This record gives sequence, C-alpha cells and structure tokens, in this order.
Amino acid sequence: MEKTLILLKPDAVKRRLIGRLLGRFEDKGLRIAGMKLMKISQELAGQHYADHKGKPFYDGLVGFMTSDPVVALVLEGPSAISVCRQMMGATFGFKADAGTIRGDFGISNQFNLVHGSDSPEAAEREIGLFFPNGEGILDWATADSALHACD
Ligand code: FUP
Repeated sequence: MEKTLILLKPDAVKRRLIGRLLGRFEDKGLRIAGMKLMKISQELAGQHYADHKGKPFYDGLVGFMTSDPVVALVLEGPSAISVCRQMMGATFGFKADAGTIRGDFGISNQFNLVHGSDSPEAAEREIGLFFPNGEGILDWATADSALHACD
C-alpha cells in the first residue's frame, strides 16, 4: 500500500469539478485517507514548489495556487503514486492523452486541474506539508479491502 498527495487545483474547484475528479479516483479503487478544502498560503506554496523556484513560470504558478481554494487529498492504494500520475496525464493539457484527467478536462499549461506526488520521497514530503503530524489522515477500511488483502 502506498499513499500519495493529490491536489485538486483552484481551476478544478472553481469549475465545480471536485465531485467528478474525486469520483475518478474513487472508481479506480483508491481509498481517501485525508481530504480538506483549504486555501494555500504563500509560504506553503513556496515549500511545495521549492524545486521550481527561479523558473520563469514560478511566480505565476504560486499566484495561481494561492488564488482560490484547493482540495488536498491523501489517497492510498497499491502503487498509488504511479496509478494517480497515470490518471492525471502529462503536465500540459494539450499534450495529455484522452482518458486522463488533464487530457479530458483542459488544454492549458498552468491550469491543469490536479497535482500528484511524483515519487515516494515527494509523497512523504508533500503529505507532511499539507497534513502536518498526520493530522486529518484516517485509517479505515474500504468495503472491498478484503479483496486487496488476498490480491
Ligand atoms: P507535474 O508534476 O506534472 O504537476 O508538473 P511539474 O512539477 O513539472 O510542474 C508543476 C506545475 O507547474 C505544473 F502543474 C504546471 C506548471 N508549469 C508551467 O506552468 N509551465 C511549465 O513550463 C512547467 C510547469
């Protein structure tokens, strides 16, 4: 079992896509371990996107991510990090395959609806940023968890 941090970005929230995007992850079989609607502070955005500091798109990215609420999620499942990355699609909407979230819901570079951790190290770091001390992360069993156990 693996956990990953997913953000439904301000464009997804403002377009009232929370339910449909969350539904895709639930349909896939991922467990929602943590979920909150929140406004990202400048400080948190800076920590989250520290790797991109200094790049030409950084200021715009931070401005966008702090402009309106996001939904922060911790999703859990087998290979959750790569499963979610596949479901998200390529970074830019115009390059993302049909059938992926970014491929199906947008065509923009920056307004690409969703963030997902790209490695186990990133997942641990990002979950710690958005759910400090694990607060809000709950351990509970989905109705089909017994199936996973004998997978
Ligand atoms: P991803 O891992 O697919 O979310 O993409 P990156 O971590 O490379 O980039 C983070 C965010 O920066 C992307 F979601 C969109 C934005 N970005 C741009 O706006 N322009 C760029 O050239 C690259 C990234």
